[in-house]
Parts: sequence; C-alpha cells; structure tokens
Amino acid sequence: MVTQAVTQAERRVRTRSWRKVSEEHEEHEELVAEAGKILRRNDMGGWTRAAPELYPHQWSWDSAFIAIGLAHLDTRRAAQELRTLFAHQWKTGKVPHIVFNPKAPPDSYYPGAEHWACAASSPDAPPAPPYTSCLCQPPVHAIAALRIWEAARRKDEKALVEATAFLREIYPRLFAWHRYLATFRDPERSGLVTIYHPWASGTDNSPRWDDALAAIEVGEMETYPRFDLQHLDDPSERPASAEYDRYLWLVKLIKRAGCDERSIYRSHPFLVKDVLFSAVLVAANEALLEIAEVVEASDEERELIDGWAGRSRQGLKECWDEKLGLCLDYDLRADKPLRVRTVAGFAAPLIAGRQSPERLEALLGELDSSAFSGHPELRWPLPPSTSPKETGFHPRSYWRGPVWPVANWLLWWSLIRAGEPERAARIRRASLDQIAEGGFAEYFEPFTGEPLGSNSQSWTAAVVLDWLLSDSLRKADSRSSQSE
Ligand code: 9WN
Repeated sequence: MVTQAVTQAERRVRTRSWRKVSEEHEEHEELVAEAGKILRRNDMGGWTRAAPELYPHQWSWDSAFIAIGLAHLDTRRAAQELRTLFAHQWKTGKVPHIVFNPKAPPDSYYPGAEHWACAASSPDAPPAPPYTSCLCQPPVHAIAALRIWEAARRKDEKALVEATAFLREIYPRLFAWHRYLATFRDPERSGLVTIYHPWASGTDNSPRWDDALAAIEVGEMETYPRFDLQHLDDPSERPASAEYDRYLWLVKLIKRAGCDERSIYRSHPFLVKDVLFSAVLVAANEALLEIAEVVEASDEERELIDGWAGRSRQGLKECWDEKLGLCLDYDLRADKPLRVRTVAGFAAPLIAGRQSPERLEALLGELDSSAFSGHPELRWPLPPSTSPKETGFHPRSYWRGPVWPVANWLLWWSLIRAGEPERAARIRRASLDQIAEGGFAEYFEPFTGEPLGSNSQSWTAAVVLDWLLSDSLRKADSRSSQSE
C-alpha cells in the first residue's frame, strides 16, 4: 500500500519537474502578487479579517498565520497583527478565538458580538467593545512572533532593533497565554490541552468530535440564523444543522457558566483533550524558549516553558494508538480515546517533533498511505482533512474531508523540522499547484480540486507567501530536485 502511494506521489513530482523553470517562476510571481493583494484587501487597519464575507472579524490562529505571511512583506505590519490580537487578551492569559469587528456588516456572521457580549461581564474579560468570544484556538502565535523576528534579522539592522523591541513587548503576553493553557486548560497536568468547544480546535466539524458531540443532549434553544450559508452556493460545504445546534447549545452552557473556566470544567458536557492543539503548544513553547533567550527572560520562566513542552511531549506519546499508527484525542467525559483517522492524528506528533525513528516511519507511512496522501483518486497528493476510509468522511464538508492549505503548511513546516525536506517540498509544490489552479480558497475538494468555502481566504494567502518567499524552503526544494 505504502509503495504504491509513494510511486504515485513521485510520478506527480516528476511530471511537475518537466515544466519550464521560467514558467514556474512567472507563476510564482503571480501567486505572490495575488496573495499580497488579498492580504491588503482584507487589511482592516492593524488587523486582518479572516475572509472578506464569511469571516469579517479577527480570528486568533488565522492572525498568527497571517503574521507569518506578512513577515515577508512588512515585519512592522506583521508585528501589529499580533499586537492587535493580544490587546484583547483576557486577564487569565486566554487569547480569544474571535475579536469582533464593530464595523462588520449586520447579519454577516453568527454568533456575533451581541451573542458574546455577555462574555464582557466576566471579571476576566478585557475592556469591551470590541467584544470577544470566550473560546480560544491553537497557539500558533509564539511561532509567528519568532518568525517575524527572524525575517527582520535577515532584512536590516533597523528592522531587527524594532522586531527585538516587539519581542520584548509581546513576550510577557505570550508567556501568560501559554501559562493559561498549561494550568486552566490542563488542571490534570497531563500536558494535553482541554477544549470545551469544537470551535476551539480550529477543525470544527471534524469527525474527531462526532462521538463526543453525539453524547450531548441539546435542550431548549431559540431559533438562530445561519448567516454563513448566505456566502456559499452549496450548504454541504459548511457544518450541518445538527452540528450547529450542538455548537450553539455548548455556547449557551458556556455563557450560563459565566465563561468561568472552573465552572465550565466542572459541569460542561464536552471536554476533550485535543492532540493537535497540544502539539502546536509544544512547538509554540519551543519558539517561546527562543524568544525568552532573545529578551533575556529569567531562568525560572525558561524552566517553566521547558517543563510545559516536556510535559506535553510526554502526554502526546501516551495518546499514540499502535494499531492506527496515529495519535488520538481523548474524551474526558466518556473517558475514552476518539478513534478516528484525521489529519490531526499524524500532524500532531509531527508538529510536536522529536519522534523516535520507528514512530516517524510509522507516521510517514500513514501519511503516504491510501488512507491519506496516497489515495489513488486524489487530484493532488495532499492529505484530506479526514481519511476517505472513515465513515464520517465527506469530500465537500469543511473538516470532514476537504484539503486545507493551512493544515498542509503545518505539515510542511513540521516535516522540515523532522529532517524530511523532500517530503516537505512535495507537499509545498502540490499545495502551490492546487492554489494556482483553484485560487486562494479556504479548502479544496480532494478528488476534483474544486475550491470550496470562502474565497480570498487570508491564511491561504499568507501560507502561499511563506512557501514562496522563505529561503529555507527554496534550499529544501533545490535539494529535492537535485535528487530527482
Ligand atoms: C468558527 C476563520 C475560522 C478558522 C477555523 C475554521 C472556521 C469558524 C466558522 O473559520 O471556523 O471559529 O465559523 O466556521 O474552522 O479554523 O479559524 O478562518
């Protein structure tokens, strides 16, 4: 199965290398220009909306990816992206998953600011307006902050001085954010972050959450609008109403608990240890350690950060499922692992890094297998968000099957760190081909390559900039084409 998959991927790489270098160069220039245009159009003055219509607000992890892309164009503006987000950090250290844009058109996104306004009455909430949600998303921010500083270092002395000052300013906020995740969101000190809403995972309707959601009994609820569906032709690209009912029911319970972390932890019906979130936290803690060095943070803080990373690595090891060759989320309420093959299962250990050679081989085998990138009918050899072999797979529905460029960026970045530059280069090339053909979509149908979800999605533009403008990548690419 693995051999067949690799052969197919290699065939595609070869086909691609026949193209004239000049054609490729032109295509890249066009992609860079278009990506820059999208980010400028979505720029709301110091922060970037996640997409023009479907997502008119500032989303937490989107902003981190956007900052990674912007770092290639303007390190000062990239720093501003994170600064604006962290201006709305909660007193507990939580970085909210959405900061609502007061100027967003009415009826553009639900649940919007008015729905979350009550979160502002929590003693832990930041001053409002603007209002924020009381959820959070995977912590890519320290990785982004470090990337901004690295980009500035390559640029010139002035940019470096400015970026170093930015790191000094943002470090305490990043530290508070990571401490919040290691404490409030992991009272068991397992090293794994608990989420209490699928939106917090960033992979909202992934079948990862199906079992945990199925156990929830939805009570009395007002009817609610699906503004998201107005922005798309095909409603099957977005989560189904049964899923939305549960999302809104959970929001209702969170609001009823006054957005208080401890009460939520005590009574909430959806409480899951999220391996992807936890793995991003490992990588983010590694980045934070590097930042701590630049800003000369205290030894005590550095030890804490190092300890959090170590604990999460250990926690993730314990989520390994030998039979599936993947890492599994854990449902705290049902007290059992959530056995589904999704991209999170192999992305998590890769992102967390430092895998033994045997485990790395198992992970790469799964990635290349017909359960993911080696599926014979894929348009591009890129992993569907959910394995086509799962019963919960759906090729058009959001995180149930479509291919997400942002997930591919995480994989690509982790593969380079894992010492797999050729595989990383293949993911990058296929992703760029996919976007060159289909545009800057939010996600893509895996078998046809049809662009789905929002168009002009900011983080898709941002990862394209990083793929095309980052030096380390170009080197990895040239190494892989030399070996072809
Ligand atoms: C809910 C903005 C966000 C991403 C998430 C993605 C989607 C929101 C939604 O869009 O979630 O947070 O309404 O579907 O799942 O990862 O941050 O791009």
